[in-house]
Amino acid sequence: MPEERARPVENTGEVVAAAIIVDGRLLLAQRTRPPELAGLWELPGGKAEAGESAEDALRRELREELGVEVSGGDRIGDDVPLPDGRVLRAYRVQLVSGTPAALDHAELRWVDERELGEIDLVGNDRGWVPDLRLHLNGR
Ligand code: 9L3
Ligand code: MG
Repeated sequence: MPEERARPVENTGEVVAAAIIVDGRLLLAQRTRPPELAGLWELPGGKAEAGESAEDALRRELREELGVEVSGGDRIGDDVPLPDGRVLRAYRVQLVSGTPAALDHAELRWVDERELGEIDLVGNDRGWVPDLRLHLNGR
């Protein structure tokens, strides 16, 4: 009988998250799912598809989730390893066109530096706060 081996699903891809800053405020989006993350706030984004660059993934995700066109993609903050094997990375992007709408989130909010420190972020995004603060301070 052939040896039975567990075959773990390899999730080696990237999850991209966008820092959109306009006039000293950062755009945050309130998640609706999964239940343990619903109600918490995040930098919008999602899983890159196979073969997709981070910049392309950001453009697609923000089109889907916010209905906007963005460009750029300079890294912000550290890599965040996710339990499923993926890595979560934040990027600073510029709004090219459109007004962000909550197409896939419960609500959107533009927060200043003080509000960023008070809002309930998803755990995975909390480590980025010091870097986001630097960006909100006009760096
Ligand atoms: N995630 C965490 N912080 C973020 C984003 C965009 C995503 N800023 C986590 C939540 C999910 C996974 O990454 O576990 C995939 O994200 P999505 O496709 O559910 O948005
Ligand atoms: Mg998403």
